[in-house]
Amino acid sequence: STSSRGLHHLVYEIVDNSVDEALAGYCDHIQVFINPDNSITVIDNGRGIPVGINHKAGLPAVEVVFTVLHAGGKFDNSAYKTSGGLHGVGSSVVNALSTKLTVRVKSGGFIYEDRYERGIPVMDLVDGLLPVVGKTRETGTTINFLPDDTIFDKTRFKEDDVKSRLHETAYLNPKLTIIFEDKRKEEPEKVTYHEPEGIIGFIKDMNHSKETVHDVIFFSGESEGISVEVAFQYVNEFHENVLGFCNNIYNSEGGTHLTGFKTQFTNVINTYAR
Ligand code: TSJ
Repeated sequence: STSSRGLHHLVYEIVDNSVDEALAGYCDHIQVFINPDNSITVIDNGRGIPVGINHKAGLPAVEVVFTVLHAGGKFDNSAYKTSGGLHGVGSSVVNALSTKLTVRVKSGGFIYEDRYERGIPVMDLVDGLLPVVGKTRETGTTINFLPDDTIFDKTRFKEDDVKSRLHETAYLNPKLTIIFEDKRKEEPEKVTYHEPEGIIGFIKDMNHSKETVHDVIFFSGESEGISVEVAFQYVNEFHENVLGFCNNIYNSEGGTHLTGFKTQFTNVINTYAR
C-alpha cells in the first residue's frame, strides 16, 4: 500500500531480516534510527548479508537480495528456515520504493558498501565484487533507506507506530535487544527494548492497569519441530483481548492456532475444573 501503513511496512520488512538473523542464533542486537531526513537506518550485529558471488546471477549475493524479487526467500534458502510470511524477500521491494538505499556489510575483516537509487545499483563493482570501504573486526549489516515521496502519500514516520512494533518484536524474541532512536527531534529520543520475560512480560504490561484475577499462566511445548508458547491472564472485565502470532507474524483474524488453543483449553477446563 502507498498509505502510511505501507510506508511503515518498509521498516518492518527490513527489521524482520535482522530478527531472522537473531532467530538463526547469530544476532542479539538491533538498532533502528529515524534520521533527520526521515530516512531509516537499521543496524544489526549478525553475520552480515553474504557478499560472495552468487553463481546463478553472477552478482554479489547481497546485490541479488536487493535487486531480484523474492530472492533469499525461505523457499529457496535453508538459512531462512525459521522465518515466516514475507521475511527475507521484502528487501528488493523496499529498495525499489526508496529514492536511495545504502547497505554496509561487515564480515571477514572488511566493510563492504553498495548503493541503489529507486532500486538500481549505482556503485561500480570491483572485479565483480562489492567495493571495500574499510576494515573491522566486527560483523553485521547496516541498511539506510529513504522512502520515495513520489510513491508514498506521506513519508513521515510515526515514532509511536515504529516503537510499538519494535516493542512487540522484543516481547516475542526475549534474547534480543532492540534500540530505537528518533534523531529528528532537537533532543533525540532513545528507547531500549529488551524483554527477557518474553510473552509473560507482554501480558503483564498489557494488563498493568487492570484488575487481574490471577498471576500470568504460561506454558510451552514442542512437537515435530514446532514450538508453541502460550501466556494468559484473566482480568476483571467483560472484554477479551487475544493475540496470535506465528513465526513473529501477528494474525489479526486469529486463525487455527488460536482456535486450536481455545478448543483444547475448553477441554482441559471441562475435564479438570469441575
Ligand atoms: F534483507 C535486508 F537486506 F534487508 C537485510 C538483511 C536488512 C538488514 C538490516 C539485515 C539483514 C541481515 C541479513 N542481517 N543478517 C543477515 N544475514 C544473512 O543474510 C545471512 C548471513 C550468513 C548466512 C550464511 O549461511 O553464512 C546466511 C544468511 C541468510
